[in-house]
Amino acid sequence: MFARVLVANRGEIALRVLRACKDLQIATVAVYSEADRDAPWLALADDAHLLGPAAPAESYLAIERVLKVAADAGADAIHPGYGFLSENADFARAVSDAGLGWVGPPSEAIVAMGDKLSARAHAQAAGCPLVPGTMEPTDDPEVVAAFADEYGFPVVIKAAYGGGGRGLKVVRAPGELAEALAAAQREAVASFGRGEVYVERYLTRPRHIEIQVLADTHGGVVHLGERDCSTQRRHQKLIEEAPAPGLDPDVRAAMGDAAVRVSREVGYTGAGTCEFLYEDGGFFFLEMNTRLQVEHPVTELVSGVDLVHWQLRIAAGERLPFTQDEVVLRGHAIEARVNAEDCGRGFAPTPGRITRWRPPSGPGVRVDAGAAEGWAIPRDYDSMIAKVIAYGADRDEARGKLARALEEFVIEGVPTTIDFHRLAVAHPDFVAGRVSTVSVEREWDLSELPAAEPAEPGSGPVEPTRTLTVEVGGKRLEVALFEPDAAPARGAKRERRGGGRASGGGPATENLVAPMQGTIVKTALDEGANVAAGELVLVLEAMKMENHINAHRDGVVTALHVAAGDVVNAGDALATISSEGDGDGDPLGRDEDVDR
Ligand code: MV4
Repeated sequence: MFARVLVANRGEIALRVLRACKDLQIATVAVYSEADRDAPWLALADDAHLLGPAAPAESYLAIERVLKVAADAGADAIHPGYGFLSENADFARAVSDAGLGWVGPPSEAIVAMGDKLSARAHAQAAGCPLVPGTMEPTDDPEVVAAFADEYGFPVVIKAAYGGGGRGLKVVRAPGELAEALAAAQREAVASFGRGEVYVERYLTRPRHIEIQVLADTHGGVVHLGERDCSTQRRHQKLIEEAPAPGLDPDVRAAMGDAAVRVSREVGYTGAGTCEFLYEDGGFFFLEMNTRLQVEHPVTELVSGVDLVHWQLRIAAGERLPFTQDEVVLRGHAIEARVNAEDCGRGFAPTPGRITRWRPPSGPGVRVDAGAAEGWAIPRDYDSMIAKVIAYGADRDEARGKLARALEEFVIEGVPTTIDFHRLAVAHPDFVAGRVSTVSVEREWDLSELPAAEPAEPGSGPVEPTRTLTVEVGGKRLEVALFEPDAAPARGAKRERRGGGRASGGGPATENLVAPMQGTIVKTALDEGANVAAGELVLVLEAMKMENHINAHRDGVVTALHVAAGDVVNAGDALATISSEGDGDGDPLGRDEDVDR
């Protein structure tokens, strides 16, 4: 086994890997950016090294710097966590070339699964069902039209190198085809520097079900069942669970078999995940994630297998000690991702200082968190700060425990997605296990989720008395300080916004607000126009994706506050939509099918 592992990541996953190393009596080296100087997880590492002088956003991507720290600190292996360098084949190769253990799959397997068309080809070779679609890239509208003729609308155009929904365009009618193809290519080039796109039949209400695989370097490959990750919004997963509610055991076995065959086909080793779409009893391979995933704990809870232990053991050459027949899945686990985001403002990220932190615990509750009271969440990274995972003998018990844990969890200073989760675990669709990938965005009414009050000026963060972190020659040390404290920390006010709620029961505020920071591409309506809820008002480009911003209510556009080219921040008013006539605003249908 390795003697000293460098953890090339941050947040809850850095902590997760540090804990696994401690369990296995492996010494640890953490790395951190300037923005993470006083991050809480660093205290668990034996050593912590600054990844300067790169900007915080790039620090954890600096291959040469990470390798230098590994050499200086005497690490003999690197665990990349998820995100950052975890699926970078060049990094995997460089780690191995430096004579270090790489806690991940071979770089060849990362490359094989690195783009959707290559992944489809390998899945096809493994005899794994694929969504009907082309196997080659195309830039020809005629090819897309011919495909749609054969399979019918809707179809979806996908960027081969895409991810996170970028370069993904659904086409519902022949007239939209050429424009969608061009838009997908533009987005693909802007986001990934590669414009290859291809076309698939579009499944309109699929569930996202993925299979966890573990493969050793001696030919042992098993799967540990599935996770259902359908509860998502804008390609961000919110809730994941294992097993998938109501999945037929024969379908589970067939999906597991398919995932194992695909893994063998690409010479996979370590922990990996095959993603499938599932609709009407059928399943279709989408892609393989060649890393540990955020939602791995639900599989750990139902399988009793510590995935990070096995990543480390497999990387060190150990054999899996069990066969597929010996895998026993038992009970049910559900994970809720806690993000520092304002659910009442389109889930906009809300970095800031955590003034109060009281995580839940008790039987059946696990919390994996990279946050602590008094810590300021930096704005440079992903907004996920914790995961709450509940385990029960069956789904209802797990759901009850998750609901209890979410009630217990107190976080003040920043708004979080806990508000959403409290609504979600009680939603009839979730209770019934009927959630698809479109439920949250298109079917659920989130209008009751409160927007956070802006922080009061002057109620700024207060430092608790604590140890001081210093750097000596780029190495982190802790010095205990005992000094009189400043004023006590004040809990941030988290009241529901009262004003402006219409008596009619529909969305009350007149202002249509920007769900995220971005640039206005175009406006679709003029002042004075009548609009129906769900109708396109404008297009906002953010992070290289074009987002259709639709009317949040019926009414008249009494003011348009932006024009094409304007840059807006999350929460900015884009348009004012007032109800027609006086006063008694109509009760209106948020549930009506919105245009997307
Ligand atoms: C699809 C699909 C429906 N039909 N492909 C979105 C991102 C990318 N990983 C694959 N995605 C989808 N591909 C076909 N042929 C629906 C989605 C999709 C989705 C998939 C998994 C999880 C969440 C999703 C949200 C929206 C769309």
